[in-house]
Amino acid sequence: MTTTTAPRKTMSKAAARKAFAGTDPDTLRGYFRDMLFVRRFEERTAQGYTQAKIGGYCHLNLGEEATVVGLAAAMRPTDYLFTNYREHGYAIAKGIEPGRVMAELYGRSTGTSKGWGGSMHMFDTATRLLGGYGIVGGQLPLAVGAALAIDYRGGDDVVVCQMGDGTTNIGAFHESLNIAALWHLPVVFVVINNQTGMGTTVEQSSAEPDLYKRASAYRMRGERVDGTDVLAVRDIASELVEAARREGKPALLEAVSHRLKGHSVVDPAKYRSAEAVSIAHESDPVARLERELIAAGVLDKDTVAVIEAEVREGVDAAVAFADASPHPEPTSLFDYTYATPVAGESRRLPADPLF
Ligand SMILES: Cc1ncc(C[n+]2csc(CCOP(=O)(O)OP(=O)(O)O)c2C)c(N)n1
Repeated sequence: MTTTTAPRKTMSKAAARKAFAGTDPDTLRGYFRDMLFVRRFEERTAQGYTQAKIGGYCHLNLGEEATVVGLAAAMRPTDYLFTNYREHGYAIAKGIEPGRVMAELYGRSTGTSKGWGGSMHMFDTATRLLGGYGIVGGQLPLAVGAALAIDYRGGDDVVVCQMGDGTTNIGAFHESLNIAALWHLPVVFVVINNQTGMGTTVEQSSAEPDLYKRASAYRMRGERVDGTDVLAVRDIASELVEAARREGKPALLEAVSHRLKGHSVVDPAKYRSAEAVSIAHESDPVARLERELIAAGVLDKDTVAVIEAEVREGVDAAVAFADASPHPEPTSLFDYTYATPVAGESRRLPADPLF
């Protein structure tokens, strides 16, 4: 498979049954439900943005739902996850209550970061989602640091570090992979190759557009997977996560998918060709899983309708929770600037005298 390959053809019933034979039907329906939840949640996020309920930068996981759910399925609840700013789906998949994710988007005090982080800065120690980073590549050195801490303490948790394709040309990418390989740290780097950084294609920006091959520069295992196939993502990610856990072998996984919309909610994506848009829509992972599970006899139209209704109810509840939650107090603006606040300092406003 290459980044430009056309989407997978429709499966016959026999092929679909074979493809899903190894996973029990409840688990498969659960994956479908979770992917649909991310889809509907992100659609409501876009709506909330146009209603000015959500402000700031806002990037959606539309088209990447199979990777989000497949990766979560490969991780233990105690494994750590670092992501870039495109993280709402990951926050939900990692187990954060969707209402708290929506509340963070709404900038409310019940949000994951008490309303001060917004779309790009979700953080939750309980589920071990360690952010949500707005600086491209900012999460990589921190993820390596977390993996070093695990190794130093002799633990068996693993760090998964998600990033976009554009991030592979940032200096921190190379520094982080080098140290992780050199020190045998339990970290799996996952590149979501959604074909473009903001608007520039991988081929235009990367001298080696086969991004998984960059692992070889660090003698690290590199794999490419169809990021619109939830089972394929789960299976290869499980293999890499377990190798990191058992043998301290870091790895690089490239998951290829397609952005269904622009880079952020305000990007009309006019730079994309009609062909690229049509490939993206044909590769829609949610529609495809629905089609294939129906062909395999795991889902039928009635069950899909029930799941759809449950998902919409869940998203409605998240929106209602966010809407009813209070805004943070302005006096708490500087409370979380430093890990250990200096007494009285957190109330100081910019330009106030130090003493
Ligand atoms: C260090 C840095 N440079 C530039 C930006 C502006 N910027 C925000 S997103 C982005 C594109 C990143 O693309 P990619 O890594 O592929 O992630 P994706 O948006 O596709 O998830 C850029 C250049 C930034 N946030 N940080």
